[in-house]
Amino acid sequence: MRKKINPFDLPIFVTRPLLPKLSVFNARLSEIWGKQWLTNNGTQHIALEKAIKKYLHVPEVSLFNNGTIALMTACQSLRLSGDVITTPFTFAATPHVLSWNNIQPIFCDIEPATLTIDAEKIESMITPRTTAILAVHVFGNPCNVYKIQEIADRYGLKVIYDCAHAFGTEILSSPNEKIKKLVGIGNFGDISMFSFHATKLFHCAEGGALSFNDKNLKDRIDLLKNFGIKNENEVVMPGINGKLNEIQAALGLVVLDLVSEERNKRKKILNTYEECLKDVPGISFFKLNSDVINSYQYFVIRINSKVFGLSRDEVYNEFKKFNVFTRKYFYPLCSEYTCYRQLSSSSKNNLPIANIAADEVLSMPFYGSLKLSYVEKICSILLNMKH
Ligand code: T4K
Repeated sequence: MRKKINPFDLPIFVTRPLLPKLSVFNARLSEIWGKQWLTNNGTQHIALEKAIKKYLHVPEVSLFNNGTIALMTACQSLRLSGDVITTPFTFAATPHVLSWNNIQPIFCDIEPATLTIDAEKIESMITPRTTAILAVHVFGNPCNVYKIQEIADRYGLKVIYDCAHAFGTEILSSPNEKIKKLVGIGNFGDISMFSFHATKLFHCAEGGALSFNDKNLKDRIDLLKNFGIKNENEVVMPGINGKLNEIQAALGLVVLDLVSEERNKRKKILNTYEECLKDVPGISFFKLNSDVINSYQYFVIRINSKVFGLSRDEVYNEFKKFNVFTRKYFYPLCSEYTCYRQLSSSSKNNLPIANIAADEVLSMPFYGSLKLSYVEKICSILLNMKH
């Protein structure tokens, strides 16, 4: 029989931004006011770039005003053209940056276990027009970076990772090492992009970054994000305005101090969800390999409607009645957008796993200030839907 559960008094969203005490942020703002320096590589920006490099354990970083412009600039900096193989199971920004670079996205299917691009299928999609692979560490699940690099090396392709969900993820530096060494996820491929949007674990309200190993890329990327201006007398390439301003950087610096504690809180929330939902037929969640350090960006469930009795969409709508606002990341698939559905790689036959995932996956409320008792109640609401 259905239990009577009252809706939450206030809406429970999929996430809430991590915010420092206002007094702490104000102290940073006072520094900015004192200097009267608001953007263009100020002291907050320089300090944040250094801090991010350290936190992500990557050799080079360039900050941006958002993740999308960062990804667009990454494509420019590697001079990509023609076709780029990517995933349809991602946020709109991923294929859109290709279009904005006059590149055609070629959609490749995904792995059921991680929802990341299926590295085993990439090779069959390569043509003479292919210049790169743009893969996404979806929900912080790492792609098969070793296999992707092997294919890229064999065909002379560039590799860009969309790490929007993977701030702080660490994985083994190589799959078969005797001594296991963990490295930051931003060390793989040619360039990795991080998003610092308000909905992300670490954020600057809006912001982003590129990380890369090639020190020579740093000058080029920094020129590209500043209109290509080298000095007062020389503009050396057609750049864009991708700069992170001092207020965003200041917010980033104070939020970064809170990230480790936030991840610990999210770990407890994840454990509570997993404990409450572990034996529910038709509900599953993603288990990271024990060698992976989780970013704790999202907690996502998968609903098998035949077994659970309700579809993902029914669950999503039912939750709303209780003031719980889950999100259908990522529905619709990018291959279903009007601007991409005419591509031959967008056909459902080419993307069977992605099409199933888009109908089954639901992002649950997940943020450090979410009380554990609320997590338990959210799970009770879900279980109660079956009756
Ligand atoms: N690649 C991938 C794989 C990405 O996921 C993203 C961004 C990008 C690239 C591009 O990076 P950026 O250019 O954004 O840096 C959100 C974010 O806007 C977007 O950044 C993110 N992915 C995407 C997955 O989620 P929406 O449309 O779901 O956001 P919105 O405004 O509905 O927010 C979701 C919930 O968060 C709200 O219901 C309440 C809460 N919220 C949101 C904001 C903005 C707050 O509590 N406070 C806030 O300030 O896209």
